[in-house]
Formats: sequence, C-alpha cells, structure tokens
Amino acid sequence: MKNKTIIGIALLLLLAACAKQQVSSSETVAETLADFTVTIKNFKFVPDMLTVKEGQTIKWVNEDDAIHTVEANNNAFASPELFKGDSWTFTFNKKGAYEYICGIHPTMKGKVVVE
Ligand SMILES: [Cu+2]
Repeated sequence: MKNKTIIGIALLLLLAACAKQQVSSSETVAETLADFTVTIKNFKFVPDMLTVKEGQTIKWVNEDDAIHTVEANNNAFASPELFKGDSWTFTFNKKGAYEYICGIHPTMKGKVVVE
C-alpha cells in the first residue's frame, strides 16, 4: 500500500515536470515569432530606434543585472519588471511613433516608428 502511494507521487511529479516543459517550449515558439529584438544592456536600449511595419512584433531582452521596464510615453504599452534574462514582446498594430523609457531609469530612452 505504501509503495503504491510512493509510485503515485512519483507519477504526479513526472506529469508536473512534463507539463512545465510544454509551457516553456511554447514560450520558445512565441519568442521566435518576434520580428525584431531590442537588447537592454548597460542601461541602454540597443538599438534605441526601430522602424517596423504595422502588425510586427518586437522583443525586448534584458541582459543587465539591473531590473528594467519598457514603457511608452503615450501609455500604449508597458512591460512588467524585467529581470536579467527576461524578455517581453509587444505587437504594434497601430501606425505612429512610440517613444518609450525605462520606468525605473527614465534617462533610458527608445523609439519605435510603425509604418
Ligand atoms: Cu532601467
């Protein structure tokens, strides 16, 4: 009886591990769908200026030890806090010019133009 319980727990753990793996692999798929990548490094957005087409997606990746965010001056988008290695994507469905900053370090600036 006790052995069966242990096997049951082991199976549950295995299932949980599989479920977790599936989530991370779908995240990988989502990441590869980004049209452009902006690297956040040394308190700078690189590149700090991008021109994209309507419907295209940009991925921001934080490579700094510091926490950063990506926040549009016109409130069109705002990322959560990005820790080292975190990434965040946003799809631009509306034409226009979007200036953005890091909400934690407002001297960090970037711009996206959507054509
Ligand atoms: Cu920052």
